Amino acid sequence: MRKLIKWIASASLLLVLAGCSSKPAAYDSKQKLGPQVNYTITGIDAGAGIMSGTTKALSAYKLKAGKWQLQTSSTAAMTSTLGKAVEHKQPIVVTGWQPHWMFTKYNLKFLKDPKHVYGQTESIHTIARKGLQKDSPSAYTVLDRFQWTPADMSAVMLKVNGGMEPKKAAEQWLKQHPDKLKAWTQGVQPVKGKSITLTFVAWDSEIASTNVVAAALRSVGYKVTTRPMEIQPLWASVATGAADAMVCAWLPNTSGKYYADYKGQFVDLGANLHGARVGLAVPKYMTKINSIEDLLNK
Ligand code: PBE
Repeated sequence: MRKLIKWIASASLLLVLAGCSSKPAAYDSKQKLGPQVNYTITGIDAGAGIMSGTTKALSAYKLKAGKWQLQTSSTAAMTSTLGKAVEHKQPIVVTGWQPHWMFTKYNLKFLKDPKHVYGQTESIHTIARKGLQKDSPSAYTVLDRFQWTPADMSAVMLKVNGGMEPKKAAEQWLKQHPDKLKAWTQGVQPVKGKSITLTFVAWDSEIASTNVVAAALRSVGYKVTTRPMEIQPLWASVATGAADAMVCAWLPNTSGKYYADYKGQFVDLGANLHGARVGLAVPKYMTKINSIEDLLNK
């Protein structure tokens, strides 16, 4: 009898353990995708332009009628879910953007967007408050000159993703690229501890750019404060003059709504980066899925 009880106890323990470790199946190209991912696109924070873009895509591609939904989370939660899926070759559809280390670290592909819901490539603009040129001409000049490439931005993002503090990653990157720092700061009149406030949304790409431009401003003598916030307050902060500038405007599409809402209340210093992109992305092992249309049909 004792033996039997023991046997039952260990057998049920095994069952429990098996239940805990049961993980979703790997991607199966012979089955339709929808049921494999519970008809879910894994998204980020609600305010992001890529989220409203994806809501439009759900309608434009009739995905909504086909039971598909967009799950709101955060960049950190999305990339962690993505990382786990890739590890086990499981199916997943995410809101993706470039530059971002997710494309460097995982083997991802953008889904084709034949209806151009997400637009083509984008530029990231620097937006300053009105009056900054007059009040802080040196800062204005550095901000106006600040320009880099997707590869530059990815390099800083990878350092941060590897665990380096963003401020340190930015300083280290600038040390490795003295030509860039020189191009932005050469001949600029130094200042002595004048305050500058930069606001940003804590997306990985914007953490990188904001910290780099802050380090460049510090190098000419500014005392720089960087303040993370949601996207709506971000635009309001520059429009009202509560902040001096931000480098996070993805245009024409992703931040387009805010650009239009606050038009006339800020100064657009033009692009600091060309060749950015947003859309839906999947791991390359999802061989059958190459277009947003495939989500419904394949
Ligand atoms: N992003 C990163 C932002 C802009 C920068 C693509 C997540 C968005 O508004 O969607």
